[in-house]
Amino acid sequence: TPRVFSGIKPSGGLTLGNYLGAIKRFVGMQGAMETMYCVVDLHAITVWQDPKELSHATREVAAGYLAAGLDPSQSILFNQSRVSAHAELGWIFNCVARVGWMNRMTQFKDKAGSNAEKVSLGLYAYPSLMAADILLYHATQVPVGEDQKQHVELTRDIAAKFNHDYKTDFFPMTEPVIDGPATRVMNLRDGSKKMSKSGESDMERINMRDGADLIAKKFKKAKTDPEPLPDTLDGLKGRPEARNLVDIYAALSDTTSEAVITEYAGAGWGRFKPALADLAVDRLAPISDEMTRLMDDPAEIDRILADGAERARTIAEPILSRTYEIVGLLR
Ligand code: AQP
Repeated sequence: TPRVFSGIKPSGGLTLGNYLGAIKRFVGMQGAMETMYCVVDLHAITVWQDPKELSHATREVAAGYLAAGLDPSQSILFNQSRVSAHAELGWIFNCVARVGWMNRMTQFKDKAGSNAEKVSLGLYAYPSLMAADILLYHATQVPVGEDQKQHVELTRDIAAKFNHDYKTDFFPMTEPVIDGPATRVMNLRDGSKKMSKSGESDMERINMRDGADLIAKKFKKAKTDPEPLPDTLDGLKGRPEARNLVDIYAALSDTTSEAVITEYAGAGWGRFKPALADLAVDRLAPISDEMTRLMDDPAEIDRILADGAERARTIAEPILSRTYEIVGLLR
């Protein structure tokens, strides 16, 4: 059976983008395949994190996984820094990946902006550590949002170059799994930007732990155009904010955007936005309540992560050893 690997950075509270683009889909793959879901804390520190907040956010992402339905008896759930092989394979991949490849990464360009001289070296090397996360387990299926597609493709390039340079077929080719109506949830105030944990204003995102009133307020204030909803999906062309709200509705109700348009054809925002807010509260509130309950017992979360790390290490260890051997490193 193919192995699935994916992760989320504990760089702030989880957003609706993380839920729809990642966690909800992680849950959907559980059971059918061997699934490993990581809290990628080493990725989070590519941008400075307050140490106390980092450990809190790490537990909170784990609580989000558990509350949304990931089950430690069916999926390996762990935090990245507990398995040192990630950093070790990451270094080897730093020596395989080319600077020119990194220069083409759009996420790096977006995050560095005009400040590329001042960002950490880790932020630049991020995709090569991500390749290590995946290939350390020979995972081939990587469920991600649209924004991570380029990094998963780079993982293939790194595997191919390693295989070529060392005349081996040791590392498999990975596939990004990007499906469903909400693989790119956009910012509520600007439909050209994705919804992010660390975006400037809290009003541009829905956090998984926002309360009902705040969710209603954020959707009410979400940017839209004055037109009502069209009667075909084509009518949403050139209306990114409107399209985004329809896609969110579809993903939350497990249907397609076409079906949402059929149901709400001709409706104004005064009708659609409250319906969307009710739906979001209905889906998020039970998860958020469960997260609160889990966060009351951090020792239990730590126990689950430590146990997952133990299981992850048993898969990683022989793959790392073999890699060292292929490269000619004495252990
Ligand atoms: N807006 C989004 N729509 C769909 N999927 C999304 N993901 C993130 N934002 C959206 C998916 O969530 C997974 C984990 O992402 P991450 O936390 O590792 O990194 P990110 O993509 O950089 O997320 P953020 O929220 O934007 O964090 P910050 O602001 O700290 O950089 C990935 O599968 C991602 O595709």
